[in-house]
Amino acid sequence: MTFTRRNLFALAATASFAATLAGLGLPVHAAMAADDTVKIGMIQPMTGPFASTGVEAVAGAKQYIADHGDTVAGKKIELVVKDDTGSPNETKRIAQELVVNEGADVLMGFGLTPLAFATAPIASQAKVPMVVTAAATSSITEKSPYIVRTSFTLPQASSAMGEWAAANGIKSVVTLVSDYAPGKDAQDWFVKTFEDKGGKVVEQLTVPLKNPDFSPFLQRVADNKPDAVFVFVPAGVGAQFMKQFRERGLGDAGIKLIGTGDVVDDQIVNDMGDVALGVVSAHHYTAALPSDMNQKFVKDFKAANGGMRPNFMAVGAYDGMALVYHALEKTGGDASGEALIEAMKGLSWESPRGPVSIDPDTRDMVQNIYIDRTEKKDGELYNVPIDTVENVKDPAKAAK
Ligand code: VNL
Repeated sequence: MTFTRRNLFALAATASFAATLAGLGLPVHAAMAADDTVKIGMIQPMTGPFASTGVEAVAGAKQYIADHGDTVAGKKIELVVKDDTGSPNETKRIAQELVVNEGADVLMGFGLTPLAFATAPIASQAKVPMVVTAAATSSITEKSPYIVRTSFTLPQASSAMGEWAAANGIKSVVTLVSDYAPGKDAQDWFVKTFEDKGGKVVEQLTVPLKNPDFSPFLQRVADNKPDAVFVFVPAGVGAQFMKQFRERGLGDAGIKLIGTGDVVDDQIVNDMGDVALGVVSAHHYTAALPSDMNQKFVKDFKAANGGMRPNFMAVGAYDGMALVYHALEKTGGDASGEALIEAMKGLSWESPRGPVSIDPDTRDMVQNIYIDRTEKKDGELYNVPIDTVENVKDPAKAAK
C-alpha cells in the first residue's frame, strides 16, 4: 500500500487508522512525518485597534516566502493566517484549534504580550514551537520552553535609550508608558540605565492601553519641565500620541521626545508632520538602514503592499519565517516540535535589520540596537540611524 498524503488523511479519518499503522509496524508519528507540508499557523490582530501590527506582520511573512520560495528541505510551506482581533481568549482558542484540528506544525505571530501569555500553555501541552514575532515583554520566552522570539525585548531598546540620553546632555526625564507588561519593562529599564549613568527621572507616568487620552499626562509632563519625556506606546498608537504632543505644544516648550522606536514606527512616522523631527528613539529596526539587503527589502515590500513601508513588525515576521526555514534546513525537513526547537537554538543569519542570532539559553534574539533620529530624507520622514549598539542580549535575563 502506497502512502500518499490523500489516503493518509482519509485513513486518519477512520477509527482504524492507528490499528492499520500498528499492523504495518509503523508508529503513528512516523507516518505523519511522511507528510510533505509544514503548516505554519499565524495568529495576529488583523482587525481592531492593533490591526496595523497584523497587517505588517502578515505582509512580512509573505515577503519572506516571495523571496525564498515555498519549499524548504523538501517540504512545502503552508502559511495559514487567523485574526484574533487582539483578544487573548481568541488567540488561545485559535491556537488550540490550529494544533488539534488543523495539524499546525508551528504557531507564529502574537501581536501583543497578553496574547502571547495566553497561548504559552498551548505550546507547552502540544509541544509545538511558538514563534513570537511581535510581543516584546522580556518574560514571554520564560512562559514555555517552546517559545522562540524574533522581535525584541523592551529592556534591549530601553536600556540603550537610557545610556544614550545620559551620554547626550539629558539630565532630567519624565517617563510615559502604556499601562501593561511591556510598558513596565520599558519604564524600569530606562530608569535603571539612565539613573545608573547619573540622570534623574522626576516622574513615572502610566497611561491606559485602551483608548488612551494622553492630554492629562502630557500636561503633567509640561508641569515638570524635564529636559525630555521618554515614551513607550505599542506600534500604531504613536500617531495619536504625536497629535496630542503637538497640540499641547511640548516640543515648542523645549521638551525633547525620546523613546523606544515603537512611538515613531515606520508605518506611521511619515504622516506625523514636522512635530516628529528630531525625535530620538532606540530600536532593532528602521526602514532607513542603508544596507543593500534592507534597501531591497523595503523596495520589494512597498511594491507588494501598495506603498506601505515595512516597520519592525514586518521584519519580526520576515525573520520568524527565516527562523523556521533555517531550522528545517538543519533538521533535514523534520518538523516535529522537539527537533525544530532544538534546531532554532543558536541559529544565526543576516536579516534586513542586520546580523541576528537566537540566544540558545533564552531563545531571544541577540541583535543590534540602533539609535535613530527622525529626519526628512528625500521628502519623507524616516528614523535615521545615528549610532549602533552591537549584539545586544536581553539585559533583563542577563541580570537574573
Ligand atoms: C508589544 C510591544 C506590542 C511593543 C507592540 O505593538 C509593541 C507587546 C503592538 O508586547 O504587547 O510595539
